[in-house]
Amino acid sequence: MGLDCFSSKDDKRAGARKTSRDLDKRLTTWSKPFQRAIKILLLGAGDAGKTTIIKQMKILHISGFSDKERQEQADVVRKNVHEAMCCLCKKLHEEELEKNGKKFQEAVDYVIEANLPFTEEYYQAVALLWENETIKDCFKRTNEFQIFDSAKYFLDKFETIRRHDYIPSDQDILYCRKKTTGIQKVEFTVKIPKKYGGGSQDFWMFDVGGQRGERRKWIQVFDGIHAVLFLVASSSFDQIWREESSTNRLHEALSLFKDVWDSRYLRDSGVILFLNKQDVLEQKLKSGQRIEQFFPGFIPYDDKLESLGNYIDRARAFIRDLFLEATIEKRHSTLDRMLSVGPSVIFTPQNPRDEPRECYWHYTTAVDTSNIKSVFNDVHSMVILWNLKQLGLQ
Ligand SMILES: Nc1nc2c(ncn2[C@@H]2O[C@H](COP(=O)(O)OP(=O)(O)OP(=O)(O)O)[C@@H](O)[C@H]2O)c(=O)[nH]1
Ligand SMILES: [Mg+2]
Repeated sequence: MGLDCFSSKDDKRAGARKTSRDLDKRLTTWSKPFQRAIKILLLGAGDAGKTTIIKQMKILHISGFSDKERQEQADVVRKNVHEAMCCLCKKLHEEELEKNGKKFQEAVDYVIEANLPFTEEYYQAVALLWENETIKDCFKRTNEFQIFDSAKYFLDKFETIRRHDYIPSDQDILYCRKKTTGIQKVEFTVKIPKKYGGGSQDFWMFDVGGQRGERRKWIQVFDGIHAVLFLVASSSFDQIWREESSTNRLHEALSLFKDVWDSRYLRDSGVILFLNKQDVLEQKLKSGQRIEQFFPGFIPYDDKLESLGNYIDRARAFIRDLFLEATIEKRHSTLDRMLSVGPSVIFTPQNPRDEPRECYWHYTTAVDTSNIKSVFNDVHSMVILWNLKQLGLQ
């Protein structure tokens, strides 16, 4: 017999009421965080795909792009075409240009010197060059020099883009490239899955510039962030930064990630790693590029995997593990040092009572709307679960 038999009926009722009140209280606290907006911060080096994620949120959860936005993007797309063609022309300038004849040389010079707004002569020069075998061959060697990932996508669409009534499609907007300066915020609302109580959830998503000069601005948005989505251009393993020609881009992304992971300002935020540009990575590896040429550590890693999956799967996993290993190591954060207002912050030891944090990850292709839709659903569920965990309900 339990101890209950000694308590009066009233006691039992009072007990039941208390339990019910406690439960209500917990449920109210539980739902409170959901009444506030969930703040997500996109971080990562330049060109990793942060703004592309923001564009996907506009497509998936806001009303897409307005006519005005599409008009503005048309100019960005044309600048992208120009940048791509200039890049190829400059590469050819370094090589034997003469053998292609005078007309070709004139077109190259014309393109290199052109500026917006582009003239009909300019478009003719680009068309002539893009059909030329020397330019096409040069394009096949893009692993030898740097050209942005969407160059081929836009050059192939050049005849449409050159028309004065051209309006960029959603896909064109996702593929176009403009470096972010400053901090941008988008707000949107997403339905909460029924299993988590239904209703709707507001999100604030912040986008920052990933170029070196932009990073000192990041701290302005660190406060109250629920989750950091850290984007990595996985395909950048064979690229170097133009600003500092000796830095491998993936190495730089890794060191930036370590700083973000170790940052005391973000210790309470969840971190989700987006191993982005999986499509470009796959293309590169299929065309014969080898990761061990740039990351010799892949050879012993690959030996351990003993030919599990194919080469592409193993290269993907290797890049993922480079980042996940960094989450195990505890170090002083140089980002804290860089961002610190006073020296006290630098030497504050990490709290030894800190619970070990886990880093979640996804392989992503940010230009693929269906991929980002499903990944974002996972992120949403994860943030809900984190909230429940923090409240002791999971
Ligand atoms: N093919 C492919 N292209 C991608 C992917 N993600 C981004 N891109 C392209 O990469 C370029 C850079 O993407 P952004 O989203 O502007 O990069 P960012 O991180 O915002 O760069 P910053 O603003 O300089 O920090 C754009 O041309 C995108 O279309 C991807 O997964 N696959
Ligand atoms: Mg950006």
